[in-house]
Amino acid sequence: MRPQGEPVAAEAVIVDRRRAIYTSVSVPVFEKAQVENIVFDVVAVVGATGAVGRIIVSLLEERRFPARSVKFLASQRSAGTKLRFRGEEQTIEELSPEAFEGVDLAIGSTPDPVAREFAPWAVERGCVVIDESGYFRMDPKVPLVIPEVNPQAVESHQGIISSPNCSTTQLVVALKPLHDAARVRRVVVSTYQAASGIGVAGSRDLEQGTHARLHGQPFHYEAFAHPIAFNVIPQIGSEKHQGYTSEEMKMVHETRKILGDPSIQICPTCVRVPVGNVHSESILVETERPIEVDEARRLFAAMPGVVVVDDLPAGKYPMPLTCDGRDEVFIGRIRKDLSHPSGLAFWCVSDNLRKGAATNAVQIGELLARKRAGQGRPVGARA
Ligand code: 2RA
Repeated sequence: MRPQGEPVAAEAVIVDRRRAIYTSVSVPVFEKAQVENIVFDVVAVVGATGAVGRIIVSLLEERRFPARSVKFLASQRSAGTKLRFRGEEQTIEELSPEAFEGVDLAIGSTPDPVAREFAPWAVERGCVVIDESGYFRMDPKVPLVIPEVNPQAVESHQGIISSPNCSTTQLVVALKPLHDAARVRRVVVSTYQAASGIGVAGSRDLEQGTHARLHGQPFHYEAFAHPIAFNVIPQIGSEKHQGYTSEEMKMVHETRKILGDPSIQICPTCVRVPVGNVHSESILVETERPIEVDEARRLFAAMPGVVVVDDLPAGKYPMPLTCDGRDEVFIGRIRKDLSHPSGLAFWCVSDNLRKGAATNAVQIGELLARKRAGQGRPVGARA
């Protein structure tokens, strides 16, 4: 039997040995059966009505998250609204310090200022917080966790565990097997980020702005500083450091923290594109030992949570429309860097609302559940 907490290895199926095209299939990151039994007495979802919060709610149900009961918290504006969970109608409660009384685990997807306020309320009451916001990610006391990459980091938590930014998560899942095999020295990454990354308002802007433009009507964008319809915007976040944006600097700092290697050199360019959901990234990696294409395919295919779709002659590679609603990180267009013998280039696609946010947060919760279950701790016992 596999020890508890170990990720299930992805199966790599060689579909064309001559061209060495590997397609990874069946890649549950962890076995759901391991978390069937109740581990948490009360779990809270904070920001339950947001774009990511709604997916967290459905994942807790779909993945049979081991909680006896789940409560839903949101801002005053959304408090009182109803949602269905496990076949029953539930009322969303207003976020307050008292709302965390008796709560074992909170999974939050809120803006940074809300996270800064609510996380201490929860921790003071003995609750562990898995936070999707950016507020705590670079705090040295807070582990920043991708369960397939650095599950051991949860051990050091002091009440708060952060989940990385979406553009970082898919990059790091892809880098991990290359780093383990040949040490990544340098990364050049350009993102193609979907409108949903900015929340419900971003998706609305894209749809309504496209409609308005097609019909020659004026449109006022709320979420974007420039039209997103029929355009690309080479700025995500604010100016942060030497001409790089906050989104770009998150990719630098978070990647180094998760991989535990401050020496990795990263040059990111983050771009918003008129895609509804799912982020794409063009990644160029320079490794200490050169990695050939066949080896890279094998490494990616063996990485839990990665699916390789790589058959250029057949027109097969990951795209936002084919990866929407999926929980894995998809990789294709794997090729040698023509300009450097130690370089490897590839294309990486992942659902930013799922693996980039909700799925990763819920997987951290599953990791904690397995840890608690493995320790034989009674339901309701605090971390
Ligand atoms: C974006 N990465 O896509 C952000 C969301 N966290 O805008």
